[in-house]
Amino acid sequence: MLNAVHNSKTSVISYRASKLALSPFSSSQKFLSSQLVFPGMWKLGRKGIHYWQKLNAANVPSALIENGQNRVIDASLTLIRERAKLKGELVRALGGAVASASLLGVPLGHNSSFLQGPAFAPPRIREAIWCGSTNATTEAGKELNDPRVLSDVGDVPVQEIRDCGVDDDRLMNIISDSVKLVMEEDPLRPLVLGGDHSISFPVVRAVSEKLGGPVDILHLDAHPDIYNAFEGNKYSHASSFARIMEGGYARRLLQVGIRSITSEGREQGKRFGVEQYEMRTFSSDREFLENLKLGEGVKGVYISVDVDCLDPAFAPGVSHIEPGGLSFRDVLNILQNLKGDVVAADVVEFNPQRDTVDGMTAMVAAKLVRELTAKISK
Ligand SMILES: [Mn+2]
Repeated sequence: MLNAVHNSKTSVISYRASKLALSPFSSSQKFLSSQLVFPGMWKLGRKGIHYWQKLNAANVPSALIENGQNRVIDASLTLIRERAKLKGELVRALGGAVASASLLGVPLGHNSSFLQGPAFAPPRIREAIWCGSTNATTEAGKELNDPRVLSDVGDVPVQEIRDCGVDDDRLMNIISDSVKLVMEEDPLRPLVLGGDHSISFPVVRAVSEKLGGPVDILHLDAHPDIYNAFEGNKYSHASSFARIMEGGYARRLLQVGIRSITSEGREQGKRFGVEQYEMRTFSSDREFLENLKLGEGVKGVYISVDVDCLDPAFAPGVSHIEPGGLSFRDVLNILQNLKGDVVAADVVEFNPQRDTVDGMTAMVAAKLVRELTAKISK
C-alpha cells in the first residue's frame, strides 16, 4: 500500500515534469527574450504560463492531482518548519535573544500587473547582504553575522506549488502558514523578501492572526496598492492593502512616498481610514515622518518597503519607474528614528531583471534588509 502511494506520487510528479519540460526560470527567460523580439508579446506570454498550467491539470485525473498537490504543500511546509526549527535551535544554543530577524523568501512575481522579475529577487538580495564590498555591521553597530541578530529560513517553494496547479487562494494560505511557522520558533521574527507586493497580504494576515490582533503598518511605496481589484485580480500586487484593511489586520496604515495615485486610490484610502503621505507634500511632512511612534495599544509594528518608494535615481531596478521619490537617506531617517516594536517586515518589488549590470538596486534592497534587521532584533 505504501508502495502504491509512493508510485502514484512519483507518477504525478514525473508526468508533470515531462509535460511541462521547462523550469520556471527558463520559461520566464524565454518570455523575456520574446518580449525583446516582439514588443507587446509580454502580455500573451504571461497568459501562456497560466494556460500551460491549466492544460496540464486538465490532463491528469483530478484525484491524482489533488493527492499530489496536498503532498507538495505538505513537503513545502515541512521544509519551512524544519528550517525555522534549525535556526531557532541555533539562536537558543547561542544564548537566545529577545527578538531575532529571520529571512523568509517568497519568490512570487505572477501577481504583478506589468513585469514578473520580482520572483527572482530573494537570492540576489541575499547575495548582496553578504557582499564582500561592505562589512556585516548595520549603521548603528549591530553584527549581522551573529545568528542571534539575523538568520535565514530559505524560500517558500512558490514555483513547485504553482507547478502542480495550486491556485492563489491556497498559495496565499501556504504563505501565511509559512510565516506562522517562523513565528512559532521564538524569538524568530519574519523579515520577508519578495516577491511582488501581493505577498504582503498573506504575510500581514499571518502576523496579525499569530499575535492575536491588528498591527500598525508603515508602508513605504510610490503607490498605495489599495485597488479593490486590479485587472480582475483580487490578489494583484496593486490590491494587497485593500485585502489587509478589509481583514482588519491593521489598526493604522501609514503610506509614505506616494506619487502615483488614482482617484480610486484616494477614495479607497478614505474608505479604510488610511493615512496617505504624498511626495508632493513631503517637505512639510518630513518632521512628522522622521519622528514616528507606532504600535502602542496594538500587537506591534509591521514595516512594508516597496523598493519603488525610492527615487529611481537610487533604485532603478524596479518594475514601475516613478520619478520624484524618496532618497535612500530619507528612508533611513524614517526607519531609524521610528519608535515601536517591529514584529515583522518585508522588502518587495525589487526586480533584478531591471537592475544595473553591477547590481546597484540589489545592494539598496540588501541595505534596507540590514537596517530593518537592526529595527527587529534585540
Ligand atoms: Mn510600488
